[in-house]
Amino acid sequence: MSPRALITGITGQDGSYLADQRSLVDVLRACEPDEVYNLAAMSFVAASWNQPTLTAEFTGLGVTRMLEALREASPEARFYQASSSEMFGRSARRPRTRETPFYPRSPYGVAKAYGHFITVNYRESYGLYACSGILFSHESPRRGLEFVTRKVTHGAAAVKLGLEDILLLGNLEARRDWGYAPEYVEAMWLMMQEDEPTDLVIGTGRDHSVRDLVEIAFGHLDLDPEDHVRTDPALERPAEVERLVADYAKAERELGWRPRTSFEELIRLMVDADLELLGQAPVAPTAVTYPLGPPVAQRREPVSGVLPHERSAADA
Ligand code: GDR
Repeated sequence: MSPRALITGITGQDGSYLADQRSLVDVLRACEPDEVYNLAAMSFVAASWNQPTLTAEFTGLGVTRMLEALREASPEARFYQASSSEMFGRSARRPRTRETPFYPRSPYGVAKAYGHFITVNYRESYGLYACSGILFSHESPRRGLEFVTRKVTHGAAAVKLGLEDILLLGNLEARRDWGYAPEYVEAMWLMMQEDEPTDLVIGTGRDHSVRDLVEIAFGHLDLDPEDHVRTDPALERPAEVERLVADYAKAERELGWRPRTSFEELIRLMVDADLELLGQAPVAPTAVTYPLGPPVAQRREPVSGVLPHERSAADA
């Protein structure tokens, strides 16, 4: 058996020589980017209690690794950090602007707060073009099945098609500011075109409860949620963020950005996409598992990587 080494303190001088982890630098040198969007993270809040150190590594410290590599290999490239409304957590003031103090309520939120501040710090310390987009929840038919919007839209479609009968959920009273993901990535890009790097809050300014989400999704399919939705305390979080709602006024002023798709439109388009996905695809179990609960309503997979609502664009 070959010798094995455990290296801690890898960001220090000696540890870094030992590990010689240069892959990020190599990637940056090879592709010479003009813009770097740092979206990599462990992004499922509920799982962050099960994997707190991994979350700190990937979601928090990973940002420093990226910034360090950038500083060495591509200091002229512009850097975008995907920050999160989860950093606000239990903060008393609402709605949230960049001036609202952070009070994260999960290992994920804590790691994101670290990522945000290290981005600000590298901007101020080294003059990098580094900005932090504080995005509230943004959803679409491409959302993972473990997140509550997609779990509900996929679950409602599965019930409609007779594939499932019951959908299990956690806290129905939690309120979020949910927007449409394609519009949010536009905001990211716009931020990176500004003359000066800045930090901006992106959201819709309107919040809804998980219960509202359920009613819209099931109602769209003429289903009564009372017949199909149950709660399971095992799906509740050890510490919940009860309400998040954005104030995107600064983004509107500086970028001319504003949300265009309403929550109702968003949920309906997601339900329609899931209905089409489940209706057309062959029956096959998926590999997706839920860290905090049983698999719900996910018996079918898309035939290809192209989702039904994207098919016409992909075919064109
Ligand atoms: P969130 O997304 O934590 O807001 O983070 P998620 O969809 O997981 O939870 C939203 C709210 O719904 C409640 N909830 C449930 N959540 C899940 N996943 N499953 C359930 O069955 C369920 N029942 C109720 C949760 O308690 C919570 O209050 C998302 C992610 O995209 C983050 O990466 C991102 O940073 C933030 O949005 C902004």
